[in-house]
This record gives sequence, C-alpha cells and structure tokens, in this order.
Amino acid sequence: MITVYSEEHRLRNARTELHGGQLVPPHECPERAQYVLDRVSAVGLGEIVAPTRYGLEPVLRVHDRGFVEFLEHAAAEWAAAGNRGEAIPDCWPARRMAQRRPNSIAGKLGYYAMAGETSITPGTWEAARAAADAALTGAERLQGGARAAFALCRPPGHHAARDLYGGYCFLNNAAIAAQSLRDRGAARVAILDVDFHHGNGTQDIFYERDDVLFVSLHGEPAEAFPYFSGYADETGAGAGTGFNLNLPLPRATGFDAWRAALAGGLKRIRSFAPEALVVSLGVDTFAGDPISFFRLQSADFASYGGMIAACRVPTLFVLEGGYAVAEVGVNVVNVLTGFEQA
Ligand code: Q9C
Ligand code: ZN
Repeated sequence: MITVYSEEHRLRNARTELHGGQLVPPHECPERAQYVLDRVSAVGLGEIVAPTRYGLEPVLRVHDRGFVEFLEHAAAEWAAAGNRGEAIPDCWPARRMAQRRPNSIAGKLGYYAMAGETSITPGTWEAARAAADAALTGAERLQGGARAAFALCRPPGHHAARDLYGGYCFLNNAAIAAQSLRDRGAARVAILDVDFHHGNGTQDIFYERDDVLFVSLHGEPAEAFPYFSGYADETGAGAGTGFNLNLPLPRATGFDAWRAALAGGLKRIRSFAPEALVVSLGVDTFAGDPISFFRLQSADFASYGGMIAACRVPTLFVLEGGYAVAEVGVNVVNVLTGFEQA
C-alpha cells in the first residue's frame, strides 16, 4: 500500500509538554514519524508519496472557522503578548462560567483547549495542515480504487473536535478524511479508532450523524485520558443515535480481551456496510507505552491488521498515538503488513 508522508511534520517540534507538574520534552515528538517511515522502507511496504495541498476548504467541512484561524495565529499572538515559554492555557470556561470567546490570547487558549498538556509553537499550524493534507491524499487514493492507503500523519488528530485542540492534536486528520470520502461520493463511512485513548474529537464531530459510524476501543475514561468522554452509554444523538459505539476496557487489558472487543466493533462495522473505512491507528495500546495501560505485544498488531482486512472494505489508515518511540515503527507497520497479508 502507499504511504503518504510530508517532511513538514518536523515543524511540530515543541520543547515542552505539561506532564506530572513539570514541563518535559513532549512524548509526541518528531522521532516517532522517523521510526515509522524507516520501518515502512525497511519492509518495502510500497511507494512513499508527498501529500497534495487541498487548502482549507476540506478542513472547514469539520472544523469551526474561528478555531482554525486561532490555530493559525496562536503562536505569534502568544509571543507578541510578551510570553517567553510555549503557549499553554491556564484558565478554562468551566461549569457555570460564560462560554464566550475572549479577545486576549491567554483567554482564547482556554476557550479552544480540551486539555492543557499540549503547547502551541511556531510551526505547529504548518505541520498540522500538512498532516490533514496527508490524510486527504490517502482518501483520494481510495476513491481512485486503492484497496488501502497509509497516511503517516504527525501531529495526530483524534482528540481535536470541531472547535477544540489538545491531547497532542490540532486538526482531526481522520475526521477530515472521512468527510472528504463522503463528499467524494461514499454513502457511508466507518471510522475505527484503535488508539489507546478515546477519540473524543471524532466522536464529537459525527455524534449526530448516521452517515459516519464511529467505533472506538480505549482505556476506560474513569481511569484514562480524556476522562470526560468515551463512556459506553455515549451512543450518539438525534439522527446519529446508535451510530457511536464506545468499547472502554480496564487497566492491564491484554490481547485476548482487546481482540474480543475488536471483533464486536468489526461486527457493528460490517452491519453498517460502509463504502470506506478510516482507521485511527494509534499503537499506544503496546505493553511498553509510557503513558497508557494496555498490554499488547508487537506480534498482536499484525494479528489485528488481518482482522481489519477481513471486513473487505477500502481502508485508510491514519496515524494517531504511540509513545514507546523506538517500537512505534514496528508496531504500526505490523498492522499494515498484517492487513496486506490477510
Ligand atoms: N501526562 C494521542 O495518543 N495526556 N494523544 C497526557 C501524560 C494526553 C494522547 C498524559 C495524552 C494524549 C493522540
Ligand atoms: Zn493515544
């Protein structure tokens, strides 16, 4: 399968992540993409292509315009206000407070952030835009008849909602790709999110729709980020009722239980009869992941790649998380080769 990759991911190179009460080097770092790209080459997965530039129109199909303009200018506004560190929020519109957008950059950060760990830096916007273009390019290949494509996106996207960033995410690459597949004629699109964390942003974007099914396996939100989204009783609303399936799993979940949950999710996807499948592919389910609590081994990734292939639906893989940096390449590419060999 083809891999869509842009060097522009390197422009997302924050110095700081708020973690454990300290500002530490970010888990979501450029080396992650390098390990994945190196492994794609080492196994000869297929051609590596640069993304096409699609501009903002397909981004604005799922994101709010004010939010997108905020992302574009936040780093410069933060620096112009005299701040010396990287841009992070420290005040939010919490319960019973006004849900209004302030003018000052410090207020706008809180207004648009769903979490505070993720610094906004110069270059973040350019990298996020290139990642969305990679996902869109992969989607275009599916529409051209490809069985599968891999968008090597960095930064990741599934925590980004219509007008929220955070959890290392700015633009929701998988949601932008899924919407573009709909706009190019696919009647129904399914999104399968196998990242350790719940894809709150993707859920939010499609929550009231019955044309995009969202299925997510993740650490139970009472115990795991993003804490305020991902419960099993979040099943969709309005026309979308029944088109959102959350499968939260407990601490120390190993491959047997994880695979059983995946089988249930794939059954729901098959009954939906999608014309395309987008996989939010995070490998932070790995036993060695530093911020997560599942116990998958490297060989398990190849095994579940084959289960996804058995759906027989054109499939776009979009890279999300995975922070055991040196193992990220093997684990991601195992899913892709497991898919291809099935
Ligand atoms: N203090 C993705 O996997 N919480 N994002 C950090 C460490 C944020 C993960 C917890 C985790 C976000 C795309
Ligand atoms: Zn994750």
